[in-house]
Amino acid sequence: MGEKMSRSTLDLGNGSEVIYFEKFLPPHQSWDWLKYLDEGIPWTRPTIRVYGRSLTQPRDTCYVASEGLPELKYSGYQPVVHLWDEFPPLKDILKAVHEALPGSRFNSLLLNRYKDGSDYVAWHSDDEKLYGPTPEIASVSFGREREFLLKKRPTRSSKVESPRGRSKDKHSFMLKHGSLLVMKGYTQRDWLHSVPKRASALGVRINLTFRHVQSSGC
Ligand SMILES: O=C(O)CCC(=O)C(=O)O
Repeated sequence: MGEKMSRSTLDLGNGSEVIYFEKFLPPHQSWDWLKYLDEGIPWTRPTIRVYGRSLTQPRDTCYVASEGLPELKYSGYQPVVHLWDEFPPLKDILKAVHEALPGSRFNSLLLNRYKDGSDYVAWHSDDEKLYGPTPEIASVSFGREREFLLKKRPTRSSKVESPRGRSKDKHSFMLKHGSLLVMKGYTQRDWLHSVPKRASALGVRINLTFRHVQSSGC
């Protein structure tokens, strides 16, 4: 990873930005990591609450964070916190992410495993207060490529002005094996993202989303 990696930057406007590195990790190394993650992570499929209803989260998950950070809670679920030292390869992947994004400092990681195309993540944004107002989220993908969608968060005026939506308010990335996608600025405030079901997507995909949890008081 000595030479400069090619990246594409998507300016979403109003201080929101997405950067995509299609060839972030070497493929052979990524296959080794996929196997390690699939077999070595203590995956769980928790019950979450969405719009007042309990449902089984449609993907497996695990959470890793540095000691002493405020705890993560989303959709009524508070994941068990695992420590980085339990999973040395995660520290190697984090190091590669930090090298690609100088100046960024991630201290937590939410892992997702999609067993096949029937697993998904619904429209949402990662706007929990513990990430601060402009969270940077670095998302590394392994295995089966899946579509990652972004759409502008609807506002009252956008529904009146353009009821069918505008093409620049929707974007799609095919997240490749070994790729890195970074969401920055106000992306979590102004945009929603999802990985929809895809009946044709056979095989497992694992996604790591690195985040920075602010210490209490910051
Ligand atoms: O799997 C992905 O690419 C997205 C995961 C995601 O949206 C999340 O963890 O918040």
